[in-house]
Amino acid sequence: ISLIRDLRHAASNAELLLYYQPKLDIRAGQVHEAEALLRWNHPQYGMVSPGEFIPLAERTGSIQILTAWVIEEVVRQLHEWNSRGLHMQVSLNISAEDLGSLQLAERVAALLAGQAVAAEQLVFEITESAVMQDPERALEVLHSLRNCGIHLSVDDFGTGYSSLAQLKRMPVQELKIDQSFIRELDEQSDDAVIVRSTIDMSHSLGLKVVAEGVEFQRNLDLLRLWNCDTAQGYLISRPLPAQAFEQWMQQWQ
Ligand code: G
Ligand code: G
Ligand code: MN
Ligand code: NA
Repeated sequence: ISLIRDLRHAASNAELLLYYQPKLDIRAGQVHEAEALLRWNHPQYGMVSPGEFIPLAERTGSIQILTAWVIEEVVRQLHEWNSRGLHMQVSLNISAEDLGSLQLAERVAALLAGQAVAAEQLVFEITESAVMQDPERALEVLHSLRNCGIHLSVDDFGTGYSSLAQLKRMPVQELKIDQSFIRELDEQSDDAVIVRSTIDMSHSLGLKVVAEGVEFQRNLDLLRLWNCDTAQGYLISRPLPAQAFEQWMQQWQ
């Protein structure tokens, strides 16, 4: 269908944009991090959700084009924010297909060389399922990204293909607990047991923990009690276009 063809040209036609969702440092009450989320403003269909076009791009071989655009745009945005004194760490989502080739790390290293953006300002979010498609190659790519100084994060932890053996082999600094465990969190639930033990396990492994999908104050209070590091969700803010995100940051501080 035409959507597949349109997708290939979305980047060069300037139809892509990034939204930024703040990640709250729970202890400090401050925001120094955000997740970049892709949006496609299609000339006929309007805003197409990434839930629709990302799987399409993954199946039809155009995800690498989108990922390359996202990385370049995030680095450009970080540069702009740095120059105005807004120092953020921004995470972005990487697909299984991106982990198939060492070109990813080479391209990132070339992009960062000679830029006033530190590799440490970039975080790549990777699902365990993405790594499982070809674990040896994926781990090689993750290690080369780590060697560039980029931070790595495990996305959607606890869903899909999760294995603690796999987690132990991944050179990651952060773990994101999937929203499905956070949404109906209360002290008595099974989710509470899962979330608390995931937080403790992560800390024992030296990892920072992010809770995704935080929508209610009582959930944030529990996460604080359980020593979770970071919270992301509609309670703090929905994903926002860059300019709205900057305004939100000014009001928050
Ligand atoms: O932003 P939203 O909640 O609608 O995103 C839906 C899904 O699309 C999420 O699983 C998210 O991880 C994924 N997604 C959003 N932006 C990107 C991106 O730039 N690259 C990849 N691979 N996935 C993305
Ligand atoms: O798969 P990934 O974790 O990258 O997906 C993040 C997605 O979750 C984004 O599309 C974002 O819009 C969505 N999201 C972020 N916060 C919340 C929330 O509090 N509730 C719900 N339902 N979705 C959220
Ligand atoms: Mn993510
Ligand atoms: Na997630």
